[in-house]
Amino acid sequence: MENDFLEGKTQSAWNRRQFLKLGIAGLGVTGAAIAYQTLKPQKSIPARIPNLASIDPAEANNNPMALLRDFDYGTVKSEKGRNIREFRIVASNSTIKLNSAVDFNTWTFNNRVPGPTLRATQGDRIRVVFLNQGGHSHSMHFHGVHPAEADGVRPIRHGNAAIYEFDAEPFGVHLYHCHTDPVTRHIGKGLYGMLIIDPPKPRPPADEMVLIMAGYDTNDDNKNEFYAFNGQPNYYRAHPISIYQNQLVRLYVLNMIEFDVAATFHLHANFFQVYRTGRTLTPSEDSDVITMGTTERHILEFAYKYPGKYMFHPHQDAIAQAGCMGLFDVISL
Ligand SMILES: [Cu+2]
Repeated sequence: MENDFLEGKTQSAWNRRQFLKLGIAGLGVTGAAIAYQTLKPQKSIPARIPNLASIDPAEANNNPMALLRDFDYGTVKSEKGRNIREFRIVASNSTIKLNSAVDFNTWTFNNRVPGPTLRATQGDRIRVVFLNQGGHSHSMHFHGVHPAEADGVRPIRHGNAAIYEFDAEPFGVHLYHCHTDPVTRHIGKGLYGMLIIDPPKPRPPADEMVLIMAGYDTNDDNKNEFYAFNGQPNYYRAHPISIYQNQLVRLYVLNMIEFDVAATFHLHANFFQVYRTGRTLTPSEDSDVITMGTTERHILEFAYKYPGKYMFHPHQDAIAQAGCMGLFDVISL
């Protein structure tokens, strides 16, 4: 029953979606990109993304490399002349390995932390069908513009469902999280995710990825003992993210760290263009570090000039050293 509910959310779907979005069938990306380049002007060149085929679909929910470039576009339906994007979300429980000795019981949307990155285009109608199988009351509260009845602050009890429906506006980088009290605990257990609303005219092709910073309070002292990008502490330090030299990378970055007032995001050996809250089509500034309060989020764009491995992390070393640390591995073409 629950599998039926989640139909279309398998990991094979994420790969297919990602590549369909890029207009490329299959994984020979570099070859396809070069062939395409001779036919089309510069701006139409698809993003070059290193081969992702080695991720086991069965393990994808526990694999931050799979979550990184996974965008859920929902099921598109046409009703009364409108585009409806329907998303199905189930709250349940799981565990995550914070290090070799510590397992942490998580509360999850679609059995993953962070929850799925929901994606729509401004003007679509978003319909989220939410089923709570989590054992506690939960809800889904979205950032963005919507009526009070779609605001998701009413707790939905275990075994019950709710539908949140609203217009996708404004374009930008948004988020959703459980808004059941105590909210800090429900977010800290893993009930959060990103909502991307694309502008009507799409942004230029890029290697797009999602990085969500979060903390784990493992001993209920209202402080975080661990931190992570996309769920697992130090994952991208142990498994650097491959990107191509001179390829535009578009990061959707969100700070979901509770208890700490703010976290910065710092990129080594480079500068990024900042699109605050993803609300503009031209950057407002460039920097190599940006400060983000809780739930603050931005689009950051850059390309690496030189091959090699480069760190990214909050510049509060205590947060970085407790797991919020990653590497880009820039591959020469
Ligand atoms: Cu909750």
